[in-house]
Amino acid sequence: MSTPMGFGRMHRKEDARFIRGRGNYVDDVNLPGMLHGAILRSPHAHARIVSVDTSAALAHPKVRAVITGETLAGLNLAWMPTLSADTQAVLATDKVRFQGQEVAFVVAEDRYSARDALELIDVEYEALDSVIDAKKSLDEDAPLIRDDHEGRADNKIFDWEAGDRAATDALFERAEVTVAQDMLYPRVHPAPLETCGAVADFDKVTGKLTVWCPTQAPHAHRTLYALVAGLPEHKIRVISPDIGGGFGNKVGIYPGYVCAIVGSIVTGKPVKWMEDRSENLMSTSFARDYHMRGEVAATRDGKIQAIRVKVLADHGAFNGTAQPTKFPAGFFGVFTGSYDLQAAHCEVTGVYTNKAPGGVAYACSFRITEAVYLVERMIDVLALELGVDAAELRMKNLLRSEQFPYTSPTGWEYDSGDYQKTLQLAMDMAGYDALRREQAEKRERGELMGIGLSFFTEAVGAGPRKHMDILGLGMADGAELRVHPTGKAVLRVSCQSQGQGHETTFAQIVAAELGISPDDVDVVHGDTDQTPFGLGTYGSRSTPVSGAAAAMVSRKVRERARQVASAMLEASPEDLEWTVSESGGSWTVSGTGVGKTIQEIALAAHSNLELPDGVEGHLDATCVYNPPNLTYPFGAYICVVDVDPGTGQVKVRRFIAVDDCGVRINPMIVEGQVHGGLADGVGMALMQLMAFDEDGNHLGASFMDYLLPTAMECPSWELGETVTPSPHHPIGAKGVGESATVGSPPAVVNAVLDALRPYGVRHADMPLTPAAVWRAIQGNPIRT
Ligand code: PCD
Repeated sequence: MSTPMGFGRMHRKEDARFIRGRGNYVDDVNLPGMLHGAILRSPHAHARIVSVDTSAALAHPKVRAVITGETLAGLNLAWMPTLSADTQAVLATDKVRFQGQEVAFVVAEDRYSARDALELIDVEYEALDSVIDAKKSLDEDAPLIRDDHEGRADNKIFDWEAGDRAATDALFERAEVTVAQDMLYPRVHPAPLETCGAVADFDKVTGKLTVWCPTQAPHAHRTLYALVAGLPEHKIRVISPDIGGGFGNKVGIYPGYVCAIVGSIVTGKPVKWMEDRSENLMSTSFARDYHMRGEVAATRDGKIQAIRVKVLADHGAFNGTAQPTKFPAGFFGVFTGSYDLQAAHCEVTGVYTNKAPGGVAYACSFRITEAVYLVERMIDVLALELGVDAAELRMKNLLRSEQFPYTSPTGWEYDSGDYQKTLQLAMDMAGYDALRREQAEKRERGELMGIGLSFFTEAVGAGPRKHMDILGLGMADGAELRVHPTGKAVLRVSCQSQGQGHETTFAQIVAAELGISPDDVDVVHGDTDQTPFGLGTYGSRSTPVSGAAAAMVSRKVRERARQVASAMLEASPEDLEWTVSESGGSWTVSGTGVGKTIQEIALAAHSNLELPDGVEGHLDATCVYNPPNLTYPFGAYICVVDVDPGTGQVKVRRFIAVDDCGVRINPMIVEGQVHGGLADGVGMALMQLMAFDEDGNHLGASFMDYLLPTAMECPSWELGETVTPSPHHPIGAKGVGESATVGSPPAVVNAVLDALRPYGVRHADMPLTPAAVWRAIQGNPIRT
């Protein structure tokens, strides 16, 4: 694959090290004299801690320190703030509130001794009743989980609403047709292949703390460590090396990170802590867990008028949800989806339960996944009620291209779209009419074939700083671009790749702007000592925010180059024009063809060439990009399934995905992103579930129980694209990293339910395992 001058297909630069085993992950960091930490976790979902006896563990010959909640309380570190401005126990002092909660931290000479010593710690617990079912959390007699909050009487975290209740209710009263459906978006886990972990190294002499951890937001972590621990921020260096998948799991700060830091301060040695698979699945951020009731009001001929939604959101024992401060239910407010309707209203109530904290945006821009699932299921429920085709109903109600920029009934301004074109392309690729004919024939023979659609609109690129911050840190991103005398460049960015290929695509952005090869641009990220401040990578915000910063800083460099070129060419800057030819970018005197390449200009900028007053002798520049709006990627998905009526086994036979993420920087990477998200969606729809028993025992703490999709469950994806540039983004790009995870689950579920139509099944909750499908066939579907 040849290297393009800017945008286009190009192999990932980082693959050279990944495929040769030269990646550098946190667990590859080994420092001289390094010690190892391990966490003792609670076996109970809810229990009072009577006593913690660490004497036997301390007597272990290889143990250097044992840290408990009490130790941390002495340092005022027993509790830490969460990203939702709640508090979370670092190590429990009073009670444990979920199974797997952190109780003590052992530091030993090696990993095995640290683990062995955990068994020597004697904790006496007094078990308490627990609340596992969110629907029972607000009952009068429900045990109070957060009795650490002064004056709290129940388990409610927040009530939040959006839209116009009165206008919505009025439309429902007059509506010719209304439908309602309860549904659960179950608790799932991002499950990155690399678990979380940290190496902390506190240097007593310099007072400098270096923390290696796979964080998606290194700068935010550094500021929070400074604020919480009272350490000077310039003495903290957070290094996020290669990350083996993030998917939202690596946004927050986990107790283990804080323990590793305290362990290093206490022992004076570097301390490594690496979670194992069960710890990751049991105690780190989950996603979703939304109990939803959707209602739609429509005319008899299928024009949707209003949507009304009620949600009960299970946030676990500590509200550790990651989202911009003003949005307790994330971006759930986009639940009106891709449709033109008159009014909408939603209410979301967040509650505590005795489960792991979190509520991260797992491959999702802050609860958009739940919103898209809700509206896309509701469209199918309405289609069933009206007896019309689900594609036809969507086509009729989708926003039309002339309505953009479009302000939704809940106040979101969609930047651009041509929805009908995208849906039509997906239907053409699928051969929609032929599929429906095939289905009809098969139904005659008693075979179960289903065709499911979904159309999604996402809102990614958080966010305009005036509306969006995380714990007071505004959501903008910085970029710095340095151009060496020979015209080679280094771009430093605040976002952080977890596998999506930023070293390649960000080099391509600079390359396109400067007319140089991406091979001549190095991208530096993931080290707070080396990069400008910014809020990191999640919610597909890197392209919309940092990507824009990379384009803008390149344009600044180009303008500096114009000044230098004007001195070189003895022409006024206004008479120069920027051209990019086969051989690269140059400033040329208009109409003459005489010019200087960017490489020649870079060298001259560092030479003894006399420059006009005010023009500095280099091309380097910095910028901070505060996006004016989010970007709104969208897509149309069609899934074809075959269901075995005897076993309930679902086979995804075909999956057609047409994505529109505006201008594509690297189409190969975009396709990879979509492939990954589609597999994720099949997993959530058919297999993945974080289950608990009534006592709060976690039933999915290994990959034997928590099932991830593999190539076996996935068809060969059929991808298509339309390109509707974002009008406000400097290169017209929109985010895409999460689109397929957001858009695909409803397509799969709609397909399975379409297959089950002969049995009169209207809804069944994910995951549609063989058992769940079989129960639905028996007339007993699993519901919330
Ligand atoms: N792109 C292009 N073009 C366009 C767009 C985009 O090319 N238009 C590309 C870029 O550059 C990059 C990618 O693609 O590379 C992506 O992007 P975005 O969309 O911007 O995104 P980001 O920010 O970068 O990233 C993030 C995402 C997320 S969010 C998630 S989940 C996931 C995804 O990403 N994760 C991951 N993907 C991935 N991949 C991988 N491999 N790994 C991982 O981990 Mo969250 O919120 O966190 O939950």
